[in-house]
Amino acid sequence: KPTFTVGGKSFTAVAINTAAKAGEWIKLKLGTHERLTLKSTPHDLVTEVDKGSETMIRNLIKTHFPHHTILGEEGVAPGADASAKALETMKDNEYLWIVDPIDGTTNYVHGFPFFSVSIALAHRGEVIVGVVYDPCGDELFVAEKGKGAYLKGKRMQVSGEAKLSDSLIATGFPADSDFALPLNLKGVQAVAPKARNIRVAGSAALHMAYVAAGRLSGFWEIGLNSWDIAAGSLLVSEAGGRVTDTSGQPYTLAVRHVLATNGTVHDELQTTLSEAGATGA
Ligand code: 2AM
Ligand code: CA
Ligand code: CA
Ligand code: CA
Repeated sequence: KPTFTVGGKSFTAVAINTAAKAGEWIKLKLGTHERLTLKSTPHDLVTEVDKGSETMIRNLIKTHFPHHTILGEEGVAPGADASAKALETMKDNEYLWIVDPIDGTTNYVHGFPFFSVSIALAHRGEVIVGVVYDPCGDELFVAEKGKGAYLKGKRMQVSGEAKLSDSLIATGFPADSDFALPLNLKGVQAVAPKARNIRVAGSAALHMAYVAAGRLSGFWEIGLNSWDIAAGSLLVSEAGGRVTDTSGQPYTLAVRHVLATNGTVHDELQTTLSEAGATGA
């Protein structure tokens, strides 16, 4: 059984305060970033605000839990298997924080107000705390393993939709345009005619928070990393939904092709992706 406190300090309180502080700061910096650097491809961006936010998050976590390990997107070398490689070196650590300092950097750079800070804490590989903060909407989504998922003090519940035809579904167009983009376009082609409609708003973590909040009935994306998914996965499962990979296999930190739904449309969406050859597996 995981512990949620050490020396009286609550993991969840630290995750919430850290996400809120970093989120306030990136919102303050919106429109002022000076250096835009391309990482692996022209679709893969990073600014000094991503790096500053990650530094702030690392420092705050370290202040409270100096012996915990931290995996952050901007702390590892870029590349398709960035998080898998890092996780391999960190898998024996008891407590692992998994951080995306800005999820939705492309939106951030363009001033499109849909981005988030995502912070998860895993205990022996299992996510026990997940926080996603949207500073533009000032919405903080929080989940604790076994204790539910909350937004503004109210327990979240996934949507009740039972069929894709009644469902608003989200996906993402990833930066990797050789492998993931063609697959995702196939998926969209298969899902769009069956679903009520599709949204592609550019922050995987925030899309998963929206599934937890019942605003979307499902989300899938090919080619993500652990820091995009970890916090959102707990939000969705604690709100009564279901999280697997796009082939329907159970969620683990190693999952890169994610499918997160209200549970009731999971199989229909999974089958649709499978039949289209769009699962990435
Ligand atoms: P980011 O903004 O933190 O990079 C949008 O489709 C989603 O894909 C976002 O969650 C975005 O996270 C993520 N993403 C962007 N570039 C990526 C890359 N090179 N590899 C994998 N995921 C990426
Ligand atoms: Ca990125
Ligand atoms: Ca991300
Ligand atoms: Ca990021």
